[in-house]
Amino acid sequence: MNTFKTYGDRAKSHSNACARSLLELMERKQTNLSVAVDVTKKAELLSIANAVGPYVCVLKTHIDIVDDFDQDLVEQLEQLAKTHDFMIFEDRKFADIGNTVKHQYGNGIYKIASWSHITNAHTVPGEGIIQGLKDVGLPLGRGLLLLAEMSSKGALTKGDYTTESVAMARRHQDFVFGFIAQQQMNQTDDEDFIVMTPGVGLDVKGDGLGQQYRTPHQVIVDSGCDVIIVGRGVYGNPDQVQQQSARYRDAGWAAYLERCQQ
Ligand code: 5IU
Repeated sequence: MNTFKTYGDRAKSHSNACARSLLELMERKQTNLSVAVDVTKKAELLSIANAVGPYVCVLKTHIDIVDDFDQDLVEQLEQLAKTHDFMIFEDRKFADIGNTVKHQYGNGIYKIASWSHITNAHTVPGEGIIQGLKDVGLPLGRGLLLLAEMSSKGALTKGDYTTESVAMARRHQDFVFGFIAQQQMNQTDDEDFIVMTPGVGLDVKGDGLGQQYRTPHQVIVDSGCDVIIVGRGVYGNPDQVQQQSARYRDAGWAAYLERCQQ
């Protein structure tokens, strides 16, 4: 489903504002690469964000691992997002009841909703988690991804869990615009969930801690996903961040063009 449609075509008909912005951006910038920057120092995070910026549609963060986090960090990230034309995705993986996640999303030190265009949530607690996040995020124009499938070995996100997660998304399409998953999740021609897929690498198959890697071709062409999320494959060697960004951007886009022709 939707394999024949370009990102640009999908942007035109998508009902979710955040999805529209992302699809338009991908078409405009010709990239389906998201870089995951899991580093623990503010200066390093900003330097990598600046280096990968021209190549990505989405910059994925884990803001709570930054030792020297401060408000200036998110202000600089927002500035880089404007300069380079990318969206910010705080991979927070909310997992509590609705009332608690509201505060975790909008309050505390990080105030994620104030700067992150996209965030994500586990569906373990049931639908209240979506409603809680939506109360905070929707008025700000934010979008949510549900964790339908994880990339790591032995993940419990499968079978009925995944099916139920998709059903929850279907009931909240004003706010939920897609999934973190390993394959396309649409069940009818009318559905157009965006699937962002971590566990992407061209050189290695895993990391010794359960991560499992597939190639951009496997993810985009064989599994019908939309965005490849690459972390250490891009920033693992500090001298090659730009080269690797270009390499993964090119591989992701070539795979997308191949899929469009099918
Ligand atoms: N991530 C996964 N798998 C998942 C989910 C998130 O790897 O199922 I949900 C995150 C973890 C890390 C990034 O921030 O995506 C992948 O980084 P590497 O490419 O360095 O493995």
